[in-house]
Amino acid sequence: MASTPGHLHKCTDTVVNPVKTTVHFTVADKVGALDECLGAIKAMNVSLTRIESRPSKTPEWDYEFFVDFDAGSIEQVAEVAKTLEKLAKQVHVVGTGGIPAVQLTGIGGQESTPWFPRKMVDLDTFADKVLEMGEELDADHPGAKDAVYRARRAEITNIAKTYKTGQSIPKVDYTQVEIDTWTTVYNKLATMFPSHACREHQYVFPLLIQNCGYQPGKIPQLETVSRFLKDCTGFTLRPVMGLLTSRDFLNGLAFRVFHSTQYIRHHSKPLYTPEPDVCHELLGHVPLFADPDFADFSQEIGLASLGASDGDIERLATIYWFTVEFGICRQDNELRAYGAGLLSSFGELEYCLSDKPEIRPFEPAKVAQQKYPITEYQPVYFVADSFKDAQMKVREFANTCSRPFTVRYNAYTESIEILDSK
Ligand code: HBI
Ligand code: NLE
Ligand code: FE
Repeated sequence: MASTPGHLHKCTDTVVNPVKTTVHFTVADKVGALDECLGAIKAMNVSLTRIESRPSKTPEWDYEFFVDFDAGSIEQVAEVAKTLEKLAKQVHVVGTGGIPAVQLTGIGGQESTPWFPRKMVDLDTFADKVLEMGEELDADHPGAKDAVYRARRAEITNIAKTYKTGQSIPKVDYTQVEIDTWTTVYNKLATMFPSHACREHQYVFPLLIQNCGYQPGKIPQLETVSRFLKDCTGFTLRPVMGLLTSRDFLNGLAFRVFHSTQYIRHHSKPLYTPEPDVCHELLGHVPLFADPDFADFSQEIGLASLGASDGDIERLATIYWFTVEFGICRQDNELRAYGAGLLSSFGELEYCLSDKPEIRPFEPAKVAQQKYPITEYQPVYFVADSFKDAQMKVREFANTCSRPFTVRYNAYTESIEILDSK
């Protein structure tokens, strides 16, 4: 099972079915070779979902294929691999959904890795896999018992449920109560940004006012903001129903896709919510994703998460937490917030730069081990020297993660290229 953020969430999709799999194999350049392989898979009653080829770099001009299929069980994945081994030159199960990597060792002759998206459209498969709020979060949530609020959220999340890659994000007609909540959050934060937000956030914010109509009296639409980000750094927003698993969420960043909620926090507690909401995404995250160095940094974490082990996902999620969500940096000898969770919470933004919390230097190997609460202010923050420096350090850390291949993002084809060996 994929790991969940923190330790307080539980995943609702306990039955992981079907077993989404990618297999990579090489066939000789002779008539019918591929047909034979695909025929054998089909004969096992396995449904193929995609097939892709690329020329092989071997001197024999072999053909390499990536075939995705939905298997009924792990045994069936093994069966397919075994059958292919008889017909193809080299077989490698690249990834298998929902199966702990240990169980896969040996299939296809090599250790396998969890399934991961290789094309942007693959992100469509994450849409209905949202986490339920953990009990602690539920009890703490001001909207948990408000039936009107819950019904409204269901209405808004329906957009994310049916959204597909490439579509424009449908507009939400926000109610007056929702707009009032935005106004409160916006006005309060605007007074603090000049003294508490990092330089990059302060540079981008006026651009969002000019280009996306950021203002106290109106909640910007995700589509408008997504187009703006695309122009700045290639990042785009994709609507999401709620919390994704850490794996799915981080995988999106590899494609410069940020999963963004579209609903707003409960009106009774505007200055701090433990959950992401449209205020958090638009006021906290969006300004930073418009910064080229920060965009690179975020994608770096995403790329490291593709096919990573459950343990590595947890470490990367923790690094994400203490940087993108709750990071602090030093600029002109002053501490400033760059983490979105700080920049969207009036309460925590003030607290994080006070003398109450503990401040430590940013070192990924140490950060990755740090436990953290998700429903209250953080007791510890880590200070980065710059995004570039943080990116270099995260890249070094990512190299210590165990993965039998290297990945590269091809922005022209919006897909991940797998480089066979490290
Ligand atoms: N899902 N939609 C969404 N938004 C987040 O910010 C988010 C998530 N899942 C996990 C997560 N954040 C983090 O806690 C890290 O585990 C990546
Ligand atoms: N605590 C933040 C806020 O109130 O805006 C949201 C954090 C989401 C991880
Ligand atoms: Fe966030």
